[in-house]
Amino acid sequence: MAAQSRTQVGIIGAGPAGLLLARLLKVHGIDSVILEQRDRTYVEGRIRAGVLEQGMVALMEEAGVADRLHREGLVHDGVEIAVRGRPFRIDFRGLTGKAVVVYGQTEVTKDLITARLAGDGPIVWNADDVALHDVESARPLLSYHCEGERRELACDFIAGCDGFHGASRPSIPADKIAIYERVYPFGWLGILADVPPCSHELIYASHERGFALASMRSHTRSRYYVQCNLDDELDAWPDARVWDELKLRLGERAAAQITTGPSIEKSIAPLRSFVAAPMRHGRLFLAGDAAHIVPPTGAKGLNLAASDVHYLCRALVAHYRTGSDALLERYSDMALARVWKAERFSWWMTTMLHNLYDPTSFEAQMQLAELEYLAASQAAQTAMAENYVGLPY
Ligand code: RFL
Ligand code: PHB
Repeated sequence: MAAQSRTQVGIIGAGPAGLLLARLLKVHGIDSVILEQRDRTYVEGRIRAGVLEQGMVALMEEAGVADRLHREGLVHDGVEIAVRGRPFRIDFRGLTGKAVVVYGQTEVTKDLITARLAGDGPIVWNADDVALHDVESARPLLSYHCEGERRELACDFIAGCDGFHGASRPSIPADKIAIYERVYPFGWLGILADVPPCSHELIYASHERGFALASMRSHTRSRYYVQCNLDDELDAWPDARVWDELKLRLGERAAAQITTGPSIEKSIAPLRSFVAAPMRHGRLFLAGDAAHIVPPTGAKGLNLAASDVHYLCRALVAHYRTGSDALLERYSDMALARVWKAERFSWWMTTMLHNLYDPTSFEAQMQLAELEYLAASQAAQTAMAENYVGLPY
């Protein structure tokens, strides 16, 4: 016999989506259990996103976990775009009145885990073989293995927050879900190093040798990316080669300011655009990377996970407070309306900035024209800025 327990919302995945949802539900008096396949050290160590929109910051405040974010987060009022070494600035504050906050996803995750474990409810680490049952009924169930035994968790609703490779989305019958996908023919090689950033704002660089991005985690920790081939091995990218490429691609002024040092993390990530619709099947609600992926060029992945969680939490609160399921019925449409706009923006940024085409092709000329238009037009800069700082929820 499997050990049995019960909760209101069963959450699969302790990434930002699952942790933020659990915390916000608790603020509204709703119980949840989080099932996470990895252990705490692994989850807290994953290096990923770094840029938070105002909306995400507001949700962290609502969740009561924004103190450290306000102390340590770096407010950025703009970014630089460098085209073949020549930079221009997009002034977010001047064009939209808004800014973004640079604060690592790793720190967001740690803050949410600390709050959760201070009494909100359990995170079951190392939950293996999580399976979803009876999601089309009023009594869905999660089964899993942990500490050598099979367990069952009965719940009112299931939140599938288990990322792109999780179990939630594949549990939905293929004829009930549509998939939209684009895979890009290159990757991003990322390095993290304990050196001061080369610029006080992020630099997105389009260059004949490929895209590059200068980002940061703090005044003493830098995060850099270079466009690479999908089949490149990490061995082909010793630190010295990464620094050399960054200096070439980011432009002379940034190159002169780069402090090099040993990488403390280095990895290659593929780039993908992906949407699964609808984001609901019966009592299963998908949120975050479980339902959609954006290429990282627009810094939107984590922020989309946050807006999904906002819509889902509000809908669940309405269900428990008023008995109305109207918002649950509209969850997928509301979330997807925002998701598609962020997909468009991320695809546009990616297509505009990467080395994609034969330099003699028409497409390569279109790319240059797009960048020159952006450099010169306040209307184009405003459109970019309002998307980058985040469209309203
Ligand atoms: P996550 O973070 O993948 O968390 C899912 C969790 O579910 C667990 N899990 C399972 N648990 C139980 N059973 C299963 N079968 C399970 N399968 C998986 C996993 O262990 C994990 O703990 O998804 P979530 O919560 O939806 O959050 C999404 C974000 O992590 C993601 O969108 C961002 O990191 C994307 N991203 C960026 N987003 C931004 O908003 N701004 C950025 O600057 C930014 N930069 C990036 C990025 C992603 C990157 N990579 C590596 C993909 C830069 C990079 C390089
Ligand atoms: C990061 O700091 O990891 C980062 C920043 C901006 C992006 C993507 C990643 O667009």
